[in-house]
Amino acid sequence: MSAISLPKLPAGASSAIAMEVFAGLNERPKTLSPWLFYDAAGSRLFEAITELPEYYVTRTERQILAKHAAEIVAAAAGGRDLSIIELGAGTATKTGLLLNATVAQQGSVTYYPIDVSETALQEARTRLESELPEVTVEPIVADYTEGMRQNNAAGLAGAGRRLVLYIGSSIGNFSPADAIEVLRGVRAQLAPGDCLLLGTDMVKDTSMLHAAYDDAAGVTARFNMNMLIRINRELDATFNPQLFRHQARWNEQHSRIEMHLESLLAQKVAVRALDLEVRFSLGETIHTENSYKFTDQRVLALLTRAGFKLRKQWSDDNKWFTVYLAAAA
Ligand code: AVJ
Repeated sequence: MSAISLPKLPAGASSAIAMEVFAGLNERPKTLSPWLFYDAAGSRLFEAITELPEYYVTRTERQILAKHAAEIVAAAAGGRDLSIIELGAGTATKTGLLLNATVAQQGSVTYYPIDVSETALQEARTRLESELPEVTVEPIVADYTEGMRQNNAAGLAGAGRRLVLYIGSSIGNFSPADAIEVLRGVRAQLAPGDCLLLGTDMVKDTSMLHAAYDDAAGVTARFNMNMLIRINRELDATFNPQLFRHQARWNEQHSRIEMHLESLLAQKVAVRALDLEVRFSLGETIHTENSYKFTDQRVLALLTRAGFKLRKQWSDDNKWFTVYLAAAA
C-alpha cells in the first residue's frame, strides 16, 4: 500500500468559501465555520433572530447600554475626547446609544465601524449620519486585526482616547485560545488607557439557552440550514435541506451552545465546484457554530491575559448578559 493520499482542492477553487468548505467537509467530525452564515439571506435571518421572543441576547444588551451609556462613555473618556471603533459593526443599532451619549458629552464624535461587508457599512453610515449629524462615520472595510491596524496607522493615536466596541457576544464564536489571540491583536493597536467595551452572554439555565438557539418559529433552523443553500448556490452542491435537521446542543464541558446540521439518513452529497463527494451516515452532523457562554471569572481571565485591566461592568437584573469596560494596561 502507498501512503494515504490526501484529497486535493481542484485548481481554481481557491476562494475563501471553497477553501473553508473543502477543509471543513474533509474533517471528522465535519465542521463549517459560522462566517458562512452571513450571505445576504443569512444576514436577514440573523436580524430576524435578534427580534425573536426566545433570543434574549440582543434586547438584554440593548437595555444595559440604554441604561448606562452616559456612564460608560464618561468612564472610557476620562475627561479627554473619545473616538469610537467597532469590530464587526453589522447594522450598528445598539451603537447609536453609545454615539448619542458621546455626542452629549463632547459635542461630536468620529465613529470607525470595521466590517468585511462593504454594503453593511454603507447602510450603517447612511443611517447614522442622517440620525446623528454630529457623528462622522469613517467605515473601514477589513477584518478586525487589519482594520485596527489601519485605524492606528491613520495617526489618530495620541489625539484622544479610543474606545473599541466588541459587543453582541461576538467573541463567543471563538474558542478560549482564539479569543485571547483576537483580544491581544486589538490590544496591540491601542495606547495605554484606551478602552475596550466587551459584551458577553452569560451561563444560564440550559432550557433558556436551548429555546434561544432552537426557537419555536424555526428562524434559527432556517439560519443554520441557509449555509447548505449557500453552498449549493456558490459551489454547485447538491445538499437537500429537507434531509438535514437543525440541532442546538448544550456542551457543558466547554460551556457552549453548539449548532449542528444532522443528516436524517445515510446519503451522498456532491460539491461539484470542489470535485468532492461527501458521505453522511444516519445521524452524522456538520458542526456549524459554537456560542460560548461566560462567567465573570472567565471574562476576567481573558481580559487579563490579553493585556487589559477591568474598569467597570454592568449587567441586567437577571445577570443574563454583561458589558465590561477594560483599559489597555
Ligand atoms: C452573533 C455569534 C453572537 O452566538 O448568539 C444566534 C449568532 N447563532 N443564533 C450567537 C447566533 C444562532 C450569535 N452571535
